[in-house]
Amino acid sequence: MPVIYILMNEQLKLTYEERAMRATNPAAKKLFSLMAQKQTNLAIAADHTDANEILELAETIGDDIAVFKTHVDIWKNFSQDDIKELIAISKKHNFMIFEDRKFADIGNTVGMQYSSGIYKIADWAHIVNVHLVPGPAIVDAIWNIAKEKKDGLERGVVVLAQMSSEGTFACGEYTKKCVEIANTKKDAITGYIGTGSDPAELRKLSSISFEGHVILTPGVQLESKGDGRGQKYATPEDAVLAGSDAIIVGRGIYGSGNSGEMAKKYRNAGWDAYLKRIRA
Ligand code: 5IU
Repeated sequence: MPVIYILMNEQLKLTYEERAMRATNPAAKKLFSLMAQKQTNLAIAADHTDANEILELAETIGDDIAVFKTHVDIWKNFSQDDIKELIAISKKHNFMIFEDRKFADIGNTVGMQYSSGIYKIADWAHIVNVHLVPGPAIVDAIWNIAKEKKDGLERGVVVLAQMSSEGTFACGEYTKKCVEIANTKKDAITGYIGTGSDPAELRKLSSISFEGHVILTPGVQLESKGDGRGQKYATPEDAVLAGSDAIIVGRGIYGSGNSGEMAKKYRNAGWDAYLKRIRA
C-alpha cells in the first residue's frame, strides 16, 4: 500500500514547468508557466470592499503574486473603469485574475451570470470557479462562452472539489466525483480548489488529480489556526507539501497592517515549500 501511495503522488515532484507542458487548459498552462517564471505560488484573496483599496493592494503586491482573487460583488463602488485599471495593473505586474464567483446554477443561468449583468466577468477574469452540485453542464456553459472570446485572455474553470470551512460537504466521494468530471473536460478545467484546512484530504485530492491541473488552496495562514467563523487554516508549508500548487491568502496579508511585507513573507514560505517538495 505505501508503494502505491508514493507512486500516486509522483506528480508532487514535477516542476511547474513540467506541469505547464502537460496542461491542456490555457489558463492552467499560463498559471504554471507564470509561477515558474516569477518564482511565486502566492494568490491573494483581495477581500476589500472598496475598489480603491483593491487597486492599491494590487499595485503594492503585484510583483509578489501569481493570482489576484476577487469577489467583485462585495465592492461597494464597482465600476468597469476600476476593472480596466485592475487589468492594466495585472499586465504591468504579470498576474492572473480569478473571480471567486462560485457559480452553482443550471447551465443556462450560469452562462448569463458569467457574461452579463453589471460585472461581465467573462470579459476580464482569467479564472472563475464552479460548484459541481448542478452537474457537468455548468462547466460547458462557461467554456462555450470563454472559448469563443478572441481577445487572447487565457480562461479556465476551477472546480470546488473541496472547501476550507468547517463541516463542508465537499470532501470524500464528492471530491472524487469532481475529479471524474474534470478529467472529461480537460480543455476547460484549470484545476481545483483543494482545502488547506485538512492536509490529509488535500493529499488525497492531489494523489488522484491530473498533473496538468492546478490545485489552489484557501485556508492558509502563518499565525492563526482559524477565524472563529468556520474558517480553518494550514501553514503554507503544510498546504504545499500536501499538494497545493498555489496558496490563497487573504487576511494573513491584507489584514496584517503591512501587505507589502507580508506578501513577501508568504511568497517566500510558499516558494520554499515548493522547492522542498520537488526536491524531496
Ligand atoms: N475561500 C475560502 N475557502 C474556500 C473557498 C474560498 O476561504 O473553501 I472555495 C475564499 C474566501 C476568502 C479567501 O476570499 O478564500 C480566504 O480568505 P482568508 O485567508 O482571509 O481566510
